[in-house]
Amino acid sequence: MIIRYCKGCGAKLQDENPELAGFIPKISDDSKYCKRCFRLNHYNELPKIVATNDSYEEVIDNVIKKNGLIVFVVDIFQFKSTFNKKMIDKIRNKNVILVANKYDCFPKSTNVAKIVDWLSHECEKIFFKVDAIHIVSSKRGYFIEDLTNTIDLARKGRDVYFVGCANVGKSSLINALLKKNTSLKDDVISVSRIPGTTLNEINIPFFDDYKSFIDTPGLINEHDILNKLLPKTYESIMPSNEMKPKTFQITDGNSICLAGLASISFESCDRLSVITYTSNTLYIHRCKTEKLEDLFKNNLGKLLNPPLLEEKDNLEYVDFEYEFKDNNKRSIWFSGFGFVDVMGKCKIKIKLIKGTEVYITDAII
Ligand SMILES: Nc1nc2c(ncn2[C@@H]2O[C@H](COP(=O)(O)OP(=O)(O)O)[C@@H](O)[C@H]2O)c(=O)[nH]1
Ligand SMILES: [Mg+2]
Repeated sequence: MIIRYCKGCGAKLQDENPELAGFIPKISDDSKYCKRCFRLNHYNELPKIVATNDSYEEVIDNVIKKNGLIVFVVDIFQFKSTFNKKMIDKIRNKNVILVANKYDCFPKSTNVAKIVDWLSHECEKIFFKVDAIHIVSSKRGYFIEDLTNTIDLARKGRDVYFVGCANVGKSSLINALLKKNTSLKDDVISVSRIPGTTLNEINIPFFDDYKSFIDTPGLINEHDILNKLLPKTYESIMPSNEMKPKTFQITDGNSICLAGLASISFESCDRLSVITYTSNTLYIHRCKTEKLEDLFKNNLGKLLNPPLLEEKDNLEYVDFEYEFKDNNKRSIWFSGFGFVDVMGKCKIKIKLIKGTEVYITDAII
């Protein structure tokens, strides 16, 4: 019997164990998708989380061995956590195109050239040489033609491998490239907001010289807040359309809560501007710092939601302190759900869920 692979997630099709990847009740010559991908594509049913990072090393080593063109995809909204150091060390000194996806989540007024400059500076800081930088939206199809042209030029007769962290939109990007450049109307590869939807390499013959686009499973970010929450909460924390930034004038002794996922308390400051960039449905609450502890103690899962009441008992919070010594604008990145720009000298205390991460960079916008 010919071994067949699911076109949606790349898993080997099998009709023996419904609990394992690639299950389909009966395999026939025209079986294309496993049951999990079929249900995801037709009923929008979220797949169970099955992926781990156990074999990630193998995935990326295999890509490097093939010596194709590498398209390294990051999520511009989760830039700091998806511009993953481990991944970069693996693909350093290869032919790499850096693609920052999900541009549609940024305010329309954001200047693309400035983001490219910012990204290029972030690459320089860690001596990561890339052949080109592109900003795209796979979901809306923005700037996909430009990327197609760059890939055509840089490929030089080779296959094109899409690598990056889980959930940055690698599969969506290949779907977008296929839709822009062929008569296909529907997604070919399965896409979902559950990390680990793609389980194996997926080879899609695309070029006239019989070379392919190759999708790969993503590296799962262990510090992602999604790992601490239930899948039904993802929707309210992952932005799915243009973010409307919220601006606050802050003085000494004020705090801002990003629902119950994190808070920032400000001290040793005059008036300063703080802008939050998160999913529009995430509740942002401003309060006096002296009330903060009470609020987290008595209102977590209620006013400060998410986390849901059923999630909150599994969460522990930790504090992190930092000082901005000049008036430059900075971005504070919360791994998994957004960033906050701060402009002005101040001391900050960040409360965040234990096991998640926060990063500080020069402001992206
Ligand atoms: N807003 C927005 N969401 C996107 C975009 N591309 C992908 N997504 C969403 O991000 C999630 C992960 O996408 P997927 O392609 O499965 O990521 P992969 O794990 O890297 O293959 C899904 O919920 C997609 O709908 C984009 O350009 N904009
Ligand atoms: Mg995928």
